[in-house]
Amino acid sequence: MVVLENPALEQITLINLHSKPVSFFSGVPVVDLRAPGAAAAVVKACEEFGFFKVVNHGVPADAMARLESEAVQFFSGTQTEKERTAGAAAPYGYGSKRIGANGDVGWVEYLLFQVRSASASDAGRVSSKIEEQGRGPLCSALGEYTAAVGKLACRLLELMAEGLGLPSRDALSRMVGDEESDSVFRLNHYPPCPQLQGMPGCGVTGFGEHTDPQIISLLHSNDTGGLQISLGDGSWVSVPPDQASFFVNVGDSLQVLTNGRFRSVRHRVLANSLKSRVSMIYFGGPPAKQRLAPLPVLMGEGEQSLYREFTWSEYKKSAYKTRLADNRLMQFER
Ligand code: GA4
Repeated sequence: MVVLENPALEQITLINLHSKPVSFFSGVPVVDLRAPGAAAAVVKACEEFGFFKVVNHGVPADAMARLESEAVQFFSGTQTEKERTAGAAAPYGYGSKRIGANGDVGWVEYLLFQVRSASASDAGRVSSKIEEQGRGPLCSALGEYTAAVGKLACRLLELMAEGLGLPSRDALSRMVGDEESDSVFRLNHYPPCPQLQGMPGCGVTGFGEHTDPQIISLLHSNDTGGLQISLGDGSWVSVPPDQASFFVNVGDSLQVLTNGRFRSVRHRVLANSLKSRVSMIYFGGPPAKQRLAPLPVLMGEGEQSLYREFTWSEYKKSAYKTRLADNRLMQFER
């Protein structure tokens, strides 16, 4: 690993990718929501990778395109305009290069919001300074998109419940669809990093490696790659971008609820030397008071719980004290 002492890069870590450029991984599981057997396919992907791609997902293409174009427009503004519109990230608002409060940096700028509800009946209101300022085009694109993606998150959690054989179909989805659910939405812009040109074998960290603390994350991006996931053996592979699809991550909370049967996937993003990457991620989280512990119905005979019981509020608080790459779940293990 090399650290570039360049004021423009603010010590953004260069990851040595070794001599070979990383080629795209062809093994990402694909789940077709219209195909029979989708529930079993989702469970298999969550067990093997904690990650999969969803096609025929039902989110209107125009909602995806509209938000992407509003995001591009927003990020093209000056720093002052962006901070005036969204407020400086603390942790919600507009942020640039600094991620979280504990020293992580990346070649990225972002908007982070709390989403008030993912329930089907709600319009998916987004809480932010943007909302306070009236319903501009970015705000309405966010509302439309988060409502549709929140529904997709619930549908996927229902499929997981079905595939796992849980007695109630909404055992997982109700945690994300609840009025009180603590879901978050993030728009990321990874500008091109020209300093990378002529440095073969190096990659600049856009967003450092981490797992997501919530239950489920749904990511959509433009056609610029950069996302990498870590496989069970610790190796990193690049995920081919697909603008029409969603990529789904198992979060730490779902790993706990399934007693480790589903694994929360470690992932990171590398910046591109020539092209901008724009991604939008919905993080479906439970209500603050939700207790997180392995679901008893999933425990085999004599199986020990790997985790002690805790609430989402406890976990979130502890997660925000960590650095991105830390293993956040370790202190909740038995
Ligand atoms: C990772 C997943 C989400 O993007 C996020 C991130 C949050 C932040 O950007 O403020 C965290 C990170 C994320 C996990 C550890 C802490 C908190 C930055 C950080 C160093 C919004 C989230 O919920 O957790």
